Amino acid sequence: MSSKPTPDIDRTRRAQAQAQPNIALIKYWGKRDLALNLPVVGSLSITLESLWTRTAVQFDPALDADTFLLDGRRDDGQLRRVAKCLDLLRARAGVDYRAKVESSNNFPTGAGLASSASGFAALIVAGNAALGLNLSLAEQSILARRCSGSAARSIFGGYVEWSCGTRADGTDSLARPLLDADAWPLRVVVAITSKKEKAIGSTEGMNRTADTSPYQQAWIDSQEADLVTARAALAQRDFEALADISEHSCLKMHALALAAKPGLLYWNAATVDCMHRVRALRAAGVPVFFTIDAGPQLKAVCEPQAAAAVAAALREIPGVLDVVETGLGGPAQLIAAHQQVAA
Ligand code: 2P0
Repeated sequence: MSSKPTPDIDRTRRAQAQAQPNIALIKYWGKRDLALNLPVVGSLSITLESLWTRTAVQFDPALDADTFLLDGRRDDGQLRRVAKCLDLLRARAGVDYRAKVESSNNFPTGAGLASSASGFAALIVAGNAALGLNLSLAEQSILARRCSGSAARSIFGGYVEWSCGTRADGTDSLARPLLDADAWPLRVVVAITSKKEKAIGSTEGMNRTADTSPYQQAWIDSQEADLVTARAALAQRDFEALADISEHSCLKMHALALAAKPGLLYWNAATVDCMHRVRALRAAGVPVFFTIDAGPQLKAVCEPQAAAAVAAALREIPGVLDVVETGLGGPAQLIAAHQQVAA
């Protein structure tokens, strides 16, 4: 009996994928289950276009350990998280091969630009192909969530919602696309105010917040109303409504984290100056609002015609090291082998 020809991707057990970071407009902060990485709240994000992570993975029976290279250098600090993600893929495939993972970002890692979102989304998409798993996008989103919560959202492009879910096993906590990038092509201007890795990662920050912030329950109780408002703003392409609810969610998340013990202060002076500048622009009629994650970078979201003026205004602020402008992008996807990881 002749067996079916094995596709290349199975024979080499190698694949490469690209994913873009996403920026939450309605924020994720807090976990209801640490082991399964289930959130206490739902969240809503936009996937970016021109920032990316490219990740190549090769499973190889000849290897005796997993290895992880980031931007061409061994990164043993992140290896445990990467290996945990590989374990999830191996468990789905029923194999035990170790793997070599090579990843590259075209933006600073670990500084509040969602590198774990794009990184783990790219690894799941590449691993799914390399092991011939044929997982649905929903299953890929669930696996990505277990590696890093926000990675669940970077499986999809455009406007994306990640459901909190209620099931203990997490099978209903996954992302889904709400609206394509082209359906409302807003732009994002990122003001980079530090290129250092942040001192306190999101997981540690969320856990400290849950243990010590007196606002945790109010945060959980008020999230669904914010999601309802944001979904309506998207459906109506109502920029003002999206601006109001997004700034509210951002400031509420930071208020929650600031009230932890010790307080989590992710902003620097330039971040705050950028916030004032964005507010002044908006008061003067420019369609722009800000959002900030667990790091000092400010992301200004604007209508396309305002992007150049917003970028110019942020570039003038002392302490802004760089300004990156991007549109909204598509889903994580496989890329051809000839596109080099370090391209
Ligand atoms: C978000 N952040 O919704 C929020 C807002 C940061 C601030 O998702 O612990 O790196 O790996 O699930 O995904 C960053 O959190 O955290 C994040 P883990 P992750 O974008």
